[in-house]
Amino acid sequence: MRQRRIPCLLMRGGTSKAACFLAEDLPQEKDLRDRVLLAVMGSPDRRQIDGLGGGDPLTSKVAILRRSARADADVDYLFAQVNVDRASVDYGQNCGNILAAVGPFALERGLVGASKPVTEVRIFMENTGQLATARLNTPHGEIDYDGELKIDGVPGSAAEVVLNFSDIAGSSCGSLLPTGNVRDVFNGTEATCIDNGMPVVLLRAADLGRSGYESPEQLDSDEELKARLEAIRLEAGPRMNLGDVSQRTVPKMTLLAAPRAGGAISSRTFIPHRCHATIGVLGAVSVASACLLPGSVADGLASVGDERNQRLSVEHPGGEFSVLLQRDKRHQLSGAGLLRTARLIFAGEVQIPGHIWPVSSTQQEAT
Ligand code: NQM
Repeated sequence: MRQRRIPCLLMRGGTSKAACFLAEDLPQEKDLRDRVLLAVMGSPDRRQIDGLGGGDPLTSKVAILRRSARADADVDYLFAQVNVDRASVDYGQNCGNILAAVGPFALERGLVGASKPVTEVRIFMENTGQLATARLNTPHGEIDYDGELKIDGVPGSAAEVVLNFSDIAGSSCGSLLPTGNVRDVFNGTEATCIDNGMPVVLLRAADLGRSGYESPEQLDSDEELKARLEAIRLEAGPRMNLGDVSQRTVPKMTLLAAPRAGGAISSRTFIPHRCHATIGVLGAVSVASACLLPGSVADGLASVGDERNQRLSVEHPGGEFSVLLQRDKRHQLSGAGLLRTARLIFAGEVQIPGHIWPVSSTQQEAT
């Protein structure tokens, strides 16, 4: 049976990598689309040997894009987390790293036109129903990926992509503090549940008998810790308005410790069952936001000032991630900004086995 070909751009966004598609090139029916995306990545399989995925949640991601019909957006971005070793595709979370690749994709595929020297792309994030803007480097009227910005977790340097969010509180849970409390106790452990762009459960590493400075490899092999984290997560999920989270990729679980490299806080994040090599973008925004909340589990560990607008450096296993947080006159969080880089790695056609999505007569004629 002939394989079906789908136009695809493989892009790095921040510290993650995704197969990026125009919505019109994928099946319109969701179950078929999910089967196609599983085939794109080679899931379920720990090594994803039969697809583009790299055997890691950070490289098993998909972005589905279209020109927006909204007056306040240029592009609609639907993010899909393709499970590595389970046959499921999760749309219940957003991804700020892949968001960095959305503007470049929109330019590459002609969804928006470029201006000189920069282009601003307004993005509607379909997973959470919120807006972001991306400012891109387009000095000659087309995207230029070369630049001087280094981000921890990616070798070398590239052009900056400036991402701004005006209001991302309660993205998936409905409010910034979804349990109604700044601090809760789950499974005997104090926690802060927060959603400023990404639902995260924050815990003090010391409360779990860990330093919070362990390497991702050490944490990934710590079965006792992982079992405790999962017990807390399953209890916290419904309290965060996320329902039964046993099969979901949210909430993320972050262990906190005092900063030790001049930053605001030190973090180790499980997404939710593997330790992140660095930290997710919106995950970092949520962690940084908690540092500004009196009474949270970060209070007493975090090193912060009390200016309304602050740059908070979240330390992680691969270095640090700086988040700019804005607060209004009443010191309520009102916006966030950050810098990422992105790059088009490969442009071509991904091949889908014919038994999954048969080649239509029109496609046969076209080839
Ligand atoms: O938090 C991983 C990543 C992410 C998500 C995850 C992200 C974000 O690093 O916005 O970027 O938390 O599953 O790509």
